[in-house]
Amino acid sequence: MIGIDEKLEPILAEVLRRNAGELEFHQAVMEVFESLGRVIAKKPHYADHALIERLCEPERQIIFRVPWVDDAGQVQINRGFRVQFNSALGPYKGGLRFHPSVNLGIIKFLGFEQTFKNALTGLPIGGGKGGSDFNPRGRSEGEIMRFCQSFMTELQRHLGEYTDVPAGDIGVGGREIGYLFGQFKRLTNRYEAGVLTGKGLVYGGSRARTEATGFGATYFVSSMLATRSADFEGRKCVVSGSGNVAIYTIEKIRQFGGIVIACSDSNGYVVDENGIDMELLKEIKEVRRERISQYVDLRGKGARYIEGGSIWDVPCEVAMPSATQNELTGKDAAALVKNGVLAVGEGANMPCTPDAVRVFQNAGVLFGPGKAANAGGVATSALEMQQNASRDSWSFEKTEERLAEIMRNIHDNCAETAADYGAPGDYVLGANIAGFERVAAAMTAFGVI
Ligand code: NDP
Ligand code: 2IT
Repeated sequence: MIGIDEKLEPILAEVLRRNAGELEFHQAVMEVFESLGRVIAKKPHYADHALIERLCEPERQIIFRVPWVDDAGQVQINRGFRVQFNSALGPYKGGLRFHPSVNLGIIKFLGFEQTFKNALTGLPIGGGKGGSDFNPRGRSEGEIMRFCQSFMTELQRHLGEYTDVPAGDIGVGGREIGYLFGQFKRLTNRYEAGVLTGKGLVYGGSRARTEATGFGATYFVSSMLATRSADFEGRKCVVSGSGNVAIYTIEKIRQFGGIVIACSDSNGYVVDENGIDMELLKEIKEVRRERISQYVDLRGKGARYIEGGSIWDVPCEVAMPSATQNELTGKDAAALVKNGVLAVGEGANMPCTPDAVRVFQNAGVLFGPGKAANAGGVATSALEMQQNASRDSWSFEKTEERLAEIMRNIHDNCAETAADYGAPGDYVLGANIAGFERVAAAMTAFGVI
């Protein structure tokens, strides 16, 4: 296997065999393994006691039936998942994804990534992820509510503020968290605010959690740019997606003086050379829950919509893929490099294929991997847990200041770790090793568990 230490090869072979067909999970594990050779060369004890094998095996995997009744009175069945990956550093923590593409392999890749990401935040949170193959598109409010209630009816027995704390991800935002929390409270007869994050402000949510992932990713890219004495001012940027992460990435880039000229959904992309109009974008996506194609009709002159195609063909200096896994291929990366991209920050989880990452790194493009760049969302979730535990509520400014500090620390930790291991500027290596070392140290302290 290219790039993987020979001691790790049999471990990887066993992970691939045991998790046959789970391609996204394989991809996430391989990327981390490519970095771990340097750790075990320097600190061989981390290869002892099957520590790496244990790290690749989730502590618990839950799969359950989710029956619900649609508006036509028909019974529908979906599959629910929660993969409780690693609790060495704290309760399992990670989002819930509702999307028709969800399967066990995708939830495992996300749970694996989350374990390292959460470690990088420096906050006491383990890694987990869950969700369902439920497709919210086109479903009524009533259907969404009944689905969430049925999902939580089963999931609640596995949760708790000291056990497992879900939040949102694709297809799960404030509305769904409200229904999930309401059902949890009703079933358990406990107002256990710290059992879910991303809650509404009136019932225990944190200020700045909605904005946190996008804001945090932009802070991360800003720190990367600063290493080359550059910033966002006046730079053309492209942000894929138009959901939670994309919207607040666009907002923060604008605050930093950058100009976001394109965003997308799974049907196509919009180009607006005058800069994406935030108020209009929020109205279409957060209020009307409509398609991005509507942007052009409502915005009028200057904007255009391209059905299908690749948003990465739009020339830009900063690219922030913020939709979904493997949305940016080697070919897309080559187009971005040809058009002079300076920095790429992953707002989504694993949006760049391994080929794409190689293209960026070989071209000397600043590349911030998701587990570092998008950690601001889960970090602010941990701040929400902190506020819930102390029955407190912080101001927006205080919360955002903590977020900014956490993102600076993650950036510096990744950069310093990469340099310590002989690969300055390699944020992928830095993130994987810095995350691994925290989890591995705690697991080692616990003995064989
Ligand atoms: P949302 O559901 O709010 O938005 C998702 C966006 O991505 C939509 O524009 C959606 O378009 C697009 N998208 C989803 N699936 C696909 C697909 N298969 N192909 C093309 N486009 C797709 O989700 P978030 O913004 O919360 O999540 C986006 C990414 O960020 C995910 O990778 C998530 O794991 C990651 N992330 C989220 C965090 C959070 O706090 N929410 C934290 C850290 C990472 P359409 O409407 O057409 O489906
Ligand atoms: O991928 C992620 O980090 C998230 N979806 C956020 C998880 C969380 O618990 O806030």
